[in-house]
Amino acid sequence: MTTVGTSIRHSAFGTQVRNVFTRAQTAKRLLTAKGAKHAKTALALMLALLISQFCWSETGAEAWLRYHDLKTSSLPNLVAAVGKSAVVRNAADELVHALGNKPNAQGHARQLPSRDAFVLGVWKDIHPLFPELNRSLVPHGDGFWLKTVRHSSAKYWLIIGGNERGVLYGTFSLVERIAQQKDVSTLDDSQTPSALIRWVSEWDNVDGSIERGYAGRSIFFDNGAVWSDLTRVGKYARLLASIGVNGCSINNVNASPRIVAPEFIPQLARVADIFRPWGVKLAVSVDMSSPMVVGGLKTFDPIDPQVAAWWQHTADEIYKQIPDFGGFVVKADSEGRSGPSQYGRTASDAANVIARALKPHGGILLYRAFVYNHHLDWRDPKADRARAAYDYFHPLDGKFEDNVVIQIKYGPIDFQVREPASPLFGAMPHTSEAIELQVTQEYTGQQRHLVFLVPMWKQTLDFDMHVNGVSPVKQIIEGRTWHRPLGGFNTVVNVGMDENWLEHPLAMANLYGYGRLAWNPNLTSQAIAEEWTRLTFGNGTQVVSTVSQMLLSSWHIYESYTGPLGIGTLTDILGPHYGPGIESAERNGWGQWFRADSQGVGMDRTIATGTGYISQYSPAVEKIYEPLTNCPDDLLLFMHHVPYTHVLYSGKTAVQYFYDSHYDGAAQAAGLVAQWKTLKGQIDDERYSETLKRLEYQAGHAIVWRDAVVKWFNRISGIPDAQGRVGHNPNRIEAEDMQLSGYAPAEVTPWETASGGKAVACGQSSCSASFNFTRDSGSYDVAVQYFDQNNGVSQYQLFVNDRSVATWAADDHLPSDKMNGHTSTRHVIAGVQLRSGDVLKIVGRPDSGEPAPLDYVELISQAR
Ligand code: GCV
Repeated sequence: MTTVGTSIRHSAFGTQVRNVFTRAQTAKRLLTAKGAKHAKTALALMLALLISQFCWSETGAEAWLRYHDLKTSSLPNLVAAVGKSAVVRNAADELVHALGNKPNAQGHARQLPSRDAFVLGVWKDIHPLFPELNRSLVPHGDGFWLKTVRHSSAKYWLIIGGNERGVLYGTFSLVERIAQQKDVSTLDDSQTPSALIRWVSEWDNVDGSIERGYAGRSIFFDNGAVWSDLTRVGKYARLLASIGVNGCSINNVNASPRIVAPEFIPQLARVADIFRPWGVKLAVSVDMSSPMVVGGLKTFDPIDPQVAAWWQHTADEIYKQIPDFGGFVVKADSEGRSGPSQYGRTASDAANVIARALKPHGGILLYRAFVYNHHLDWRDPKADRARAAYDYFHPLDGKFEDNVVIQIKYGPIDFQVREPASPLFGAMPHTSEAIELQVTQEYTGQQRHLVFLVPMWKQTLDFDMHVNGVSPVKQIIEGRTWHRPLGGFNTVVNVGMDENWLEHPLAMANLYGYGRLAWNPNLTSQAIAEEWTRLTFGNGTQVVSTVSQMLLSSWHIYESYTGPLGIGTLTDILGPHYGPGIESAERNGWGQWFRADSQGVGMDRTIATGTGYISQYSPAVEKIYEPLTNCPDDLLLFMHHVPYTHVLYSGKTAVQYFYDSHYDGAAQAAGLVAQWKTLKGQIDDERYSETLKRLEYQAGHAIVWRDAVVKWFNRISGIPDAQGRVGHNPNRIEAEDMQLSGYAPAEVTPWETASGGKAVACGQSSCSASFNFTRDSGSYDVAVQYFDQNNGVSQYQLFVNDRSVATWAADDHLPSDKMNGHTSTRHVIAGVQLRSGDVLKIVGRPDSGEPAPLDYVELISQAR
């Protein structure tokens, strides 16, 4: 064992050696050193350890890089980083940290350590030390090779990178294997990432807010400037590096032109400095009008020479200060943003003028295909937002500079719970493409509902576009189908200041899964779910199987109660995209229609009678979607308009499937709570209870979703639920039917988000609503449904015969100040003993603008 303070310097090879003590060795030293002389201290230490087992608590800040319980006793405790790269040195530090201690010493070694060691470096530096290695296995670019070799009496764990980033990725890969208790005693694994572009995007505004962010304010900006303390940015970059992400665009695609103003560039340079040791390239989103707004020109017409000169000058300035700058992301002509159409120019004109400015510096331009008219005429049966990206970009194929990449959302609408693969993926053989995904759960529960998105993403990535033989989307965006020089992945993440990054403790599975898929889209959802669970919660068999099972079922569960059969997420599209708001999608210019009327439902996108959208696919894909008899049920209403009585493959009618799916989905959401509860004591208290709280909330909100959607379809179709559930809630007492003191009935909009269409609201300092309990005596769960608006913190108290049973506050931060599907919330008081004749009373005390609103009480008997 190298003693503390020993350092070996090897300037000839530039080898830097770091000596480490493993945690076990440190503990042993501590105990023996103190010995009998300090028996009391040793005892105190042991007691502290015992106590800490009972109050084990983690915030989730470390995400999947916890390095708990790493079994390192059979591994070397010496780490040698070869070469001078800061990234490689950073990788070495990470390994030292993972192995359980801070580096005790560091320095340069003259030769390879003569005993077992980890040796890290890029191929050109490692090869002279190990000339016997076979060059053919050396990875390209960001790839790595993990290889164990023997030299004389020593054994070396080599981490060889195609470049310095590869060394970092190889290091994380090795550490993650150790953390998952995989055998690393013999290694020979060479990996190359699937695509060159593996970026994330943050929709952060320079004022510190985040568009569609659900985990606190920006880690990059505050009050119009980059934060002075960027510690958290460094931690984020480390997380990104650990999953192979190599670029990060840090501001909203609805970009402030100021982001590239001369005074802002030095601030960007500070972020780039923090990213650099983690191999993450900085990128920013730019607004097309910047030459006017920032540059003071009279135009931003992309073919104007002055405009071109302005972009060139701006790019030159950026690269002067940030030589490894990644490039720009552009949203133009979309949702009111400025764009080339204002001058009668095309997306290729706009993209090329910027791309040419980046080209001499090796920068790239991601131009978003999310271009559509949001003032569509809903009365026109041929109008179809889903057609927009293809109609606009397909004719421009081949007209882009070769450092332009068209960034395409996975589906043709907008991050819905289920969409077909965008037809544009198969339509641009002469253009590089990237897929755009969303880790931030804008339309999928906003990190309040558990939705593991990897299976959904995989469905798109694996979908065969049939454009050039077998051509799954993943192969097209990798650039392999048409031999494109660029391609890859970008996802919107929107991490925030919340300590655990994304608010829901299980939501980080999506960021982890994104990185893993961008590295290797052939990984299975199950493998990713299990890896993440092991790294995040440990290797316990029950923990791994339960959490991964919950993750893997969660997308389908969410889809079942929010928008099955390909109808799209039935949320309030004009508001925060969170709770149910069914009609908001219809009869307006946004084009997220599902065209429900009294006879039927669904968008007719067929070639024969509809919008013709299906013709944008290859003939082989047309054959899947065009015939009603062939179209898969899960995309039925995306492709076809059908009568409610249309019979699905399952033998159910469409409307009955809708009813059943929502009841099943809500029941399965409740099942997630039960599954999680089996893990009590096997997961630290803090993350256990934080997760439980959210799953319980989700189970309540799934009922809100279920009731809203089934009632709405029941009313419009006039077709009853064969199982008689819709509109029949025998265990429910509507607030408006209770004996009210101070409370008055109130209308709720949209109507379907209140049980019975109404609620009650309190217009004075305190109100009450009571009713007589007339059912069999016994133990009941009392569920109180109320509206938790964000403009006050009302107080509630439940009494049984004037005995206080529970108090709670409406103190959540749901995205509305009104009674509706976003704010409807359930508080459950479990196991209340009730006797026939008891009086239940809820007292509500309003606060600020929130009138302590109540919807209903449901009594769920515990008797089996
Ligand atoms: C950043 C959706 C979101 C917008 C987002 C837009 C986009 O419409 O609701 O918040 O804008 O997509 O991807 O550009």
